[in-house]
Amino acid sequence: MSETKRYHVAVVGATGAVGQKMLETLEDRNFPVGELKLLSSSRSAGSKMTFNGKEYTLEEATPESFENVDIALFSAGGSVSKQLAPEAVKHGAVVIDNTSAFRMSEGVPLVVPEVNESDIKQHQGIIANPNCSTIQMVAALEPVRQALGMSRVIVSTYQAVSGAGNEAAEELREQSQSFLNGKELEANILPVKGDKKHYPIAFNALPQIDVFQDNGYTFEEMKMINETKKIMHAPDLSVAATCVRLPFFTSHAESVYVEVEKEGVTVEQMKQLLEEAPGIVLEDDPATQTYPTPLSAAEKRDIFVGRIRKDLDDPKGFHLWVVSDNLLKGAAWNSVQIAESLIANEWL
Ligand code: L14
Repeated sequence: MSETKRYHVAVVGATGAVGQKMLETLEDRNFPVGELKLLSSSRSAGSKMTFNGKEYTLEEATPESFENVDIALFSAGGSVSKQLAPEAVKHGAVVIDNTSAFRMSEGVPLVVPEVNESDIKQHQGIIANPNCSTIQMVAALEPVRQALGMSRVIVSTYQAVSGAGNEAAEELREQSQSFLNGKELEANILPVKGDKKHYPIAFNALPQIDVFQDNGYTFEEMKMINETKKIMHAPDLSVAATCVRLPFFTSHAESVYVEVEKEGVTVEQMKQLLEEAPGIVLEDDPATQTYPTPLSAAEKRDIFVGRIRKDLDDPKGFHLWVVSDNLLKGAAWNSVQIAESLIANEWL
């Protein structure tokens, strides 16, 4: 055991909602961390965090931070990744980037290991971790697509506030208290920090996640659409998305409508495919009111699927409900899984 090779790991954005989960996941997985560097903005530099019982001091992330680093996990926002990921690569690190900065870039694998693990080996230094809502959907749909073919996907999401960071979660907490105390709600962060207008999230539902694009879709919706096609290597798949923020803290839920190509598929066949799918747990039994919820999925690495039904009009149409912890499989766990794959396959 003592001969296990250990790796010099850097976590960029360690204090963030995802960064914290990255550290927890590296611990939980007993990841072979040798040296560990916790990097942050200058604002958080100097503060302390613990990993495996040892205290670490946060350092400001600079190009020089990546000297001798083997694996750099980035989750500090797109602009930090754009600036520093190429620097980390120059210093010889392999970057696993959790932002949208490089996801659609040519030469950057966009990976959900259950779907397209072998894309990792094409990397040129940067591997992108997909958007949280995309990850759980493609992992649930790929086994269906492989077995039955797939022509169309229409998804509506029910997304937790933690996706927008710790500050957004705090805003929900404060607004909820204000609301219950009969006070007026003040919104500063959601739907999008820095955007022109803000709406209360407490006891509300916001049909905007990330900024609007010229076509009337939000960037979150377009990420789901474009990333799904890239990960599945399916440029011709029809995908439409509506992304909605709801007032709960953890896990994204999705109502997914799919049209398969094969005729005569039954709900039982669909259930069996998902039962056997890697990373997926089927929780589906109307007789016992069994289905996943954001609370039941929180703190778990799996993706949970339930409510599988056949469309009542289109014989090739199916509806399903997909739930997963947005900070784990949607972010930290998928990133660590990519790192584990890099090591196991010697693709580093
Ligand atoms: O694209 O606000 O990785 O919930 C994922 C979380 C974008 C924002 C991404 C949110 C982010 C999203």
